[in-house]
Amino acid sequence: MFSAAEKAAFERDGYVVVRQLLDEQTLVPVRQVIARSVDRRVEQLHGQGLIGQRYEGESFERRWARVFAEYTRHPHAAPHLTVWGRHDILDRVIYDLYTDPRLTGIATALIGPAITANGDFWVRPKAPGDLSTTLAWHQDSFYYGGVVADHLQVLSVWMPLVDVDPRNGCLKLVPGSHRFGRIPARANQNNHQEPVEPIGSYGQIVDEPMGVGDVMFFHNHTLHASGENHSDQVRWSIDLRYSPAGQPFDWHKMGDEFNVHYPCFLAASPDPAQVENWEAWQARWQANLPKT
Ligand SMILES: O=C(O)CCC(=O)C(=O)O
Repeated sequence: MFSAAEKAAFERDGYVVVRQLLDEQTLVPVRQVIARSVDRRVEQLHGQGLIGQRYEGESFERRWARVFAEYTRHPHAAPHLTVWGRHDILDRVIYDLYTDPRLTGIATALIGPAITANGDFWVRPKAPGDLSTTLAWHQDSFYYGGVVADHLQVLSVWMPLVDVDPRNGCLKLVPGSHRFGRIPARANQNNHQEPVEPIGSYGQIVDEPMGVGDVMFFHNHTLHASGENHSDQVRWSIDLRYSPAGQPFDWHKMGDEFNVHYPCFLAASPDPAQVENWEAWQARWQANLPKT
């Protein structure tokens, strides 16, 4: 149930954290999809001789941290992927999460009545000390790079898969910064986009510690950043995005190509018969399999 106070908080702050929206029954299969992806990556790195062991007995939180620590010490380690998504993570479990009535209920209250699930969903393996996963202050629109207009909206939905706080790199935000609209940005030394003006000119920074089951919804103009993980475990999270159904893809620099590269589907509608099923979404991904 999304209260009027939570909706007002989203409008005031440009984000809202809904506490304990999801349960373990929903999140366990998500962790299993990620654990299978870890298995595949471990097999590959082991097969290439880049790690000496598979760390099989380790927990979900620690296994990738240990693999990552060994792998990055290897003299032939290539740059690794700091976000995992697209075909590699695609699974019916992701479809089920995108169409979960607890998420779509809030997303439709914010940008509905009908909503498209965007195909750019990301799992973030923020490993201890991995500075490539720290993200400078940004509005998501910096990275979309398309047309900016008030009616073009993309709602981000961010879910931790472990408890997060400033020690392991929870999100930091500037409440109310979405009201500045799209602000000027430039690339920093890591090629991340960041505001030209000091962050303090947009408001006060807050850390947002979250527990497993909490869900954050934020506007594409809300300034946020992601710090370093100082713990000894991976800060796992997954984020999804929704747009109002039928919205043109102008908000993204790829335009209509976005929907080819990141297939989208109708995730909720006042007419439930219109909602697209998993098979239809999966078929669109399969039509665009990477060439091997
Ligand atoms: O998960 C993170 O560390 C960063 C997430 C983020 O910046 C985003 O989803 O836009």
